[in-house]
Amino acid sequence: MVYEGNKKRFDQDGFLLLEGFFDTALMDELDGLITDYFGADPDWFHNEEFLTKAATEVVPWFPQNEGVAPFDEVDTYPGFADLTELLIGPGWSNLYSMVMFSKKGTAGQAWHQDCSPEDAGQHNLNRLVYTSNIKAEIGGQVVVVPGSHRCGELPAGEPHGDLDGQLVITPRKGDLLFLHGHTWHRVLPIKEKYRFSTNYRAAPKGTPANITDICVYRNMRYRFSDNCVVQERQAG
Ligand SMILES: O=C(O)CCC(=O)C(=O)O
Ligand SMILES: [Fe+2]
Repeated sequence: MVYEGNKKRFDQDGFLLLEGFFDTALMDELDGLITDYFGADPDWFHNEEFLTKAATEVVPWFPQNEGVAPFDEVDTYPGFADLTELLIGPGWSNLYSMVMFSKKGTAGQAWHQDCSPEDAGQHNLNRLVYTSNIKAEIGGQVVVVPGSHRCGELPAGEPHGDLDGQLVITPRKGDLLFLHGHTWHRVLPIKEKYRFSTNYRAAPKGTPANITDICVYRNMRYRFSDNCVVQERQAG
């Protein structure tokens, strides 16, 4: 698992999918806690301007901040920390974990970079855990542009418009997806039921803890700490 080859692929592609990384029992336990927490009709957390402009509809939950102990088992799961160190080096910091839930009929998540790409050395690392299968008939597949973490700023344009080279990933239960914070990525709309992922965010040594405060979309840059559009973006 902690192979040089995995590091090479991550550095080249800006993502790394490890299939069946987590055991089924842990996934079932976390999945049950998440569905119990959200129930059928969660309220939106973000303000109206964000929801309309960002074409991103997720309800976040921070289970470790509420002391929900089983979520700590991911942090100590064999290989999880070692792989993190392989990808982003020693002395990395553990930022937080967040479940992102989207209901049927919602937009998913528009193309974005989790943090601004101006400084190649400053970025977060997403460690996405899928506790149940993502299914094409439900929607919510993850789309990435391989290698885009080396291409600077996500091009301005249609929030969900297709991009050259995009690759659709349909993660399954127990999969672990590492995603570089500068990689261009989105989540497809949710056609049925609901979908969620659980993200354990980390960052290389020396990265400010608020690295993901400003997110880059194709039509704006948005700051979450004060719910503010900090830059409007237009194509051409
Ligand atoms: O929910 C997903 O699969 C992707 C989440 C994402 O874009 C993120 O955590 O930054
Ligand atoms: Fe993201």
